[in-house]
Amino acid sequence: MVVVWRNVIMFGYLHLAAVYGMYLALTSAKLLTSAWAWLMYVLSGLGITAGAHRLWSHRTYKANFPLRVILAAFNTLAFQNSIYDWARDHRVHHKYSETDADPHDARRGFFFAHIGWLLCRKKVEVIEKGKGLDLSDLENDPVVAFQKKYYIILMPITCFLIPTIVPVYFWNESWTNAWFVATLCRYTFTLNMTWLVNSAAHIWGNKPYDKTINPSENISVALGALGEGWHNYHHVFPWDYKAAELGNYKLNFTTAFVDFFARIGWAWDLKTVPKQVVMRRY
Ligand code: ST9
Ligand code: ZN
Ligand code: ZN
Repeated sequence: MVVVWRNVIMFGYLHLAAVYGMYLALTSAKLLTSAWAWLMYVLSGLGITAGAHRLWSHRTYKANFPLRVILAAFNTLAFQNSIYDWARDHRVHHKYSETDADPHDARRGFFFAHIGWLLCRKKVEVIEKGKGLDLSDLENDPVVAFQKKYYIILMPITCFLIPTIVPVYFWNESWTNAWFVATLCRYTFTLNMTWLVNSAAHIWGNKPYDKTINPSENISVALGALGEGWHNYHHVFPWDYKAAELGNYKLNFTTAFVDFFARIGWAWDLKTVPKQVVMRRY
């Protein structure tokens, strides 16, 4: 295993900064700054769940150009690498789940599946199997291609610069509070909520749809990950736009978001699984 020390240092700093950000949020930051951080957690989270995950990795629905632009902007705010890279790794994760070709193979334990896989070089199996995937749909989407091409410029502006400047400019927050609360704490929190799907939801929970796999139904993860904790269902039926059997909006905010855009005609072809097909898995 080849450790990437640059990432160890970066994630170490991020987590220390996030703890300091939490302290500042409870002591000196303005309430509006915390509300702003919360809003960005939700928006960037949607850029991952409704965007990189349900739209671009799995094609569970179709979205018009403006919605794809909004989702790509939210996605850039989340800084989890470009949509293209994210969807490529995620498709490998589904196709070769819990094998040597799975980028965050949960058989290697909670820490590896959560963050460890981002701290070392990928196994050759991951890269080899990934090269065998058809990614032409991503290559042909101009929104995905644009974000990938300009990621190195767009990401720092969207994930770090704007979130820090807004509280200082609009409600006279201090630079320290804006940086640690709205930017670093919010970013690190959103990362961890995402990573829990790979770690906790691959270890703990019920498995009503397929007992032979590790992905599980985990309600706590679903709450923090805007509806992405229903992971036993999702690995069995990855084409369902709800990424869950039931459409409970409280435990699946992403579904409410996609449904809203379907209602105004910006999203369509929402794929689901017929009830009888789901029942056959019980
Ligand atoms: C982050 C990502 O946090 C998190 C993803 C989580 C996924 C969760 C999924 C769960 C379901 C959805 C739930 C969502 C819930 C959301 C809730 C929200 C509230 N196939 O990668 P490199 C090739 S990122 C084919 O450098 P190394 C390719 O040619 C955080 N080919 O590998 C590539 O070149 P290029 C911020 C592949 O050198 C070349 O290899 N970002 C594949 O082993 C080198 O690729 C960071 O911290 C493949 N799969 O390095 C950066 N992969 O890219 C972290 C690679 O030019 N990453 N190739 O095409 C890194 O530093 C590195 O990737 C590394 C590995 C050190 C981890
Ligand atoms: Zn999974
Ligand atoms: Zn998936």
